[in-house]
Amino acid sequence: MQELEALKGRGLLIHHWDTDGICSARLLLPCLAELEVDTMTPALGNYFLTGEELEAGRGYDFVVIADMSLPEDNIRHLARSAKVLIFDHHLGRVIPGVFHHNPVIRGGNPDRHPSASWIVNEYLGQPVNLYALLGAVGDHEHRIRDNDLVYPQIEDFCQQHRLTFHHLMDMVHLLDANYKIGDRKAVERAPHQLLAMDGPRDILDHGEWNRSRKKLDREMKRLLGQPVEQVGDTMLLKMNTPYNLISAVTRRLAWDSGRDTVVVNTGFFDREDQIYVRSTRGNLQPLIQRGKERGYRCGGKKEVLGAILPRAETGDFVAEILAFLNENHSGGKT
Ligand SMILES: [Mn+2]
Repeated sequence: MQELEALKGRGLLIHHWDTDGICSARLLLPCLAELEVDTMTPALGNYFLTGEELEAGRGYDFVVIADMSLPEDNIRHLARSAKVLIFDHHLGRVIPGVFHHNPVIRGGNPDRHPSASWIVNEYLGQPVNLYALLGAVGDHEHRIRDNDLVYPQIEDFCQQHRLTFHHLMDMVHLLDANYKIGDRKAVERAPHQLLAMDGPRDILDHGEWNRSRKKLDREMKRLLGQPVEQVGDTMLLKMNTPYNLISAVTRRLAWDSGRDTVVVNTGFFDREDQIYVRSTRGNLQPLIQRGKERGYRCGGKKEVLGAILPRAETGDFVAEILAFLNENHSGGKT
């Protein structure tokens, strides 16, 4: 807590656009209430800051980053003119010279630290609350039920507040609807709206979020109705959608099939494709490293990889990904 308390002046809070990022920002904002703080999320789909965004980041005394593993050169750039604090649970390296609070990187059990919101809430020394928990449910969905370290606390909370797990999932889908529909401003409003809200009902009944969600449900149905290829042990789907649904589609395919899954979306950027990989058993760290070596914007966790790459190189990298996944599953490497 002392690192936040020591902050002075004007600050910028940068957060991921998903439920975990929004809830992490919601938890951090009250601690910065005495200070002048702007909030922002990077251009949706970008796991880095553009030149313009870096420029906009100047002139602040401090920058707090929540639930995002931004490239090290971005961080170093920000740290030249501001104090930088990172709260995160993504894989990567400890970034020297800044306050980098990420127990997962330091060898902590990822099950103990299921989301950035959870990490932030523990750092603040607060009891489990709706926002700590929504971030964890957002990042893991129903899989969080297999987490013996965290799920009992979620169950307790639900019981006390007369909520079901289904209610929590509904809230996650409503918060995530903002980025999936591509409305960056709505994402940036969300942490402030949550601050002004009075509890779960206000989230569940939010008009704009519900309208976006309905549109997205229809598009998800269309995308999941498409034929999926199977290459060795791996599922492969190529799709074309302007919405930010690649991680949701990948999850559904991977979890329904129980297999490693690769999804390519050609509809989000003009000249680049999105690739998303979800592995059931393997460790994707070598592939994330490989993507970075190839010069792509690439990141992830143990079980997921997201990459943005020039369209002309998609076929090549997908082939490499499929070879890696299938080799790992045939017992070659572990
Ligand atoms: Mn997260």
